[in-house]
Amino acid sequence: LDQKPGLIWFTGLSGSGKSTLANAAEQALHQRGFHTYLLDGDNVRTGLNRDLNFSKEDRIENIRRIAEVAHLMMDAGLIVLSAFISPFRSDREMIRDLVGAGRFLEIYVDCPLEICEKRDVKGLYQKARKGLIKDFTGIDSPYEAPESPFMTIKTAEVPLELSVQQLVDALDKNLKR
Ligand code: GGZ
Repeated sequence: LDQKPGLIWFTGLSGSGKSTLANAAEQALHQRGFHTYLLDGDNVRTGLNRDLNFSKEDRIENIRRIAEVAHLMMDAGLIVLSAFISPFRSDREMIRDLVGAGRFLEIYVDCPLEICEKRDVKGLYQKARKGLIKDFTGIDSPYEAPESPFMTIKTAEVPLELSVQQLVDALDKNLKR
């Protein structure tokens, strides 16, 4: 399959469903014959970026390095998916400028804070509320939602399978030569 490189950038709160969506989208793209790679906290924050924490400066550096790595992978012809909170609009604009506006496919994983907090899969929101973790996104650190994303996915309202199907259908045209 003759593919065009692209960067599918999922952004949203902790617990909004970025990783789940990115993993499902990667599987679906793979089934259609695309060559992909998924960058997420599990393979980046534990390795390349293990020297970084969650201060504003470190989040900016986290995203900058991820964007550069994604750019290299695009040079190799890959479709890259990434799942990071990436809370700052200016950083996401930097990525768009780096890889090219037409190659940057920003996906807003939109889920109300109340619901992310209720899910609290890792118990981090509870810790943040108790003050045991500081600079937690949505609690005492900001999240700036995208203004004109390629797509918005409301994970509290739409079933995963349906969202993935809609996303991959919309991506298909952008990713084929
Ligand atoms: C936000 C934090 C924090 C703080 C640890 N704020 O739900 P998770 O656990 O698995 O995903 C969150 C992840 C966020 O890392 P990112 O690299 O995506 O963040 S950023 O793009 O802002 O650099 C959460 C966990 O790390 N985590 N402390 N203070 N999330």
